[in-house]
Amino acid sequence: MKPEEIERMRDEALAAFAAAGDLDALQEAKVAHTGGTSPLALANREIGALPPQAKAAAGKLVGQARGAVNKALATRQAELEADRDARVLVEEAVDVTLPYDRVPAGARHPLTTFMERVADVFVSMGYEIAEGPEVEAEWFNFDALNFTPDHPARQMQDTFFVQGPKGTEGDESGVVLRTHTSPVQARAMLDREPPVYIVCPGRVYRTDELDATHTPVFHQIELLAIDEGLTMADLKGTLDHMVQALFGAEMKTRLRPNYFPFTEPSAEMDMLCYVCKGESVGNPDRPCRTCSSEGWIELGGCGMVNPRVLVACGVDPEKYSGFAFGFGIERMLMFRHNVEDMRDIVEGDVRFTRPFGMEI
Ligand code: FA5
Repeated sequence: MKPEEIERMRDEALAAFAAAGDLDALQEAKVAHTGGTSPLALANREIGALPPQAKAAAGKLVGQARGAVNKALATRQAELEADRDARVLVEEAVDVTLPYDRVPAGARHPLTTFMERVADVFVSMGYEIAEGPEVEAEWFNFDALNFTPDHPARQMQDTFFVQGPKGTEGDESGVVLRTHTSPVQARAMLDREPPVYIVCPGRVYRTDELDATHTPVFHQIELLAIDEGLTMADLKGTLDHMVQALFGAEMKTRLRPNYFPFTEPSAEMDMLCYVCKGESVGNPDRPCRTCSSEGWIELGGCGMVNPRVLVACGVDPEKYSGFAFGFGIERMLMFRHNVEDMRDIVEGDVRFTRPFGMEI
């Protein structure tokens, strides 16, 4: 093993490292000059075969050469990494003086955020959010809810039929765009064992013309509680809690007799006018636009779940009772924010939604 050969190997390695212009090239040079089949590694392996008296000198020679090669490699590696870091800093620099993208950030529609806020009131009381399809079997939308085929109440909710109506094509049950969120009551009772506590926000459809107080596509929130021993008092307490959570601690509700096929007894629920708190009633000096000086605002329908509905949905009416209510979100949003025309809510003009801010 000649010293000049070892020195040549060392010098070739040092020259290759110096010539490597980037980290990839250096990696290649590293493999060629320090890897298992590099000349110096092979020379190192040959030392074992040398006669004992030559081993020490050869070992020192090769060891020094390899030490110098490794040191040069580390130095070049550090240089090239520093070059790369400096280049990346320049290439990836952000020009903070450039004008920003002026497309305004979007916001969620007040209907969505308000619906979630109402649902949250019930979630915090332990209710579960339930959902059902918007294209619904006529059976769930009407029959399960005690609307008999010729029941006049079917006309109460003018229906978009997707298939049917029932019987016209020999169908067992037609298919409708759900006219209310109440079919989710039936689905929830069939899906779950009592006790059932669900809240269902969702979109519903009726053949109403779009005008200042109606839209053919609107939203409702439905509530259903089924348990042992529930009474109208529980319903009233739940309604009061809801309006207090949404409109303030001094709010309350009142019930007026009404009729729905799926609740018995049924009631129309009103809440105290949150603007005048009833003080405008009989007080011409203080008229209230929000409630037309009636003191109360109509919210929606409610009642104790009709035992016929419990039976249709597999719940034992001897053991369980329940209450339900449902109301329109658009109308509630109108009262809450003094919106005079429902068309403003549904038309999607950002000049309407922008003042509601970026609430998410
Ligand atoms: C129902 O839809 C019942 N399912 C409510 C119910 C649930 C009663 C559970 C008992 C127990 P009603 O048809 O009254 O009831 O509609 C409820 C609310 O939907 C109304 O008070 C109103 O706020 C809203 N609403 C009805 N039609 C429209 C419409 N075309 N545009 C906007 N909101 C509407």
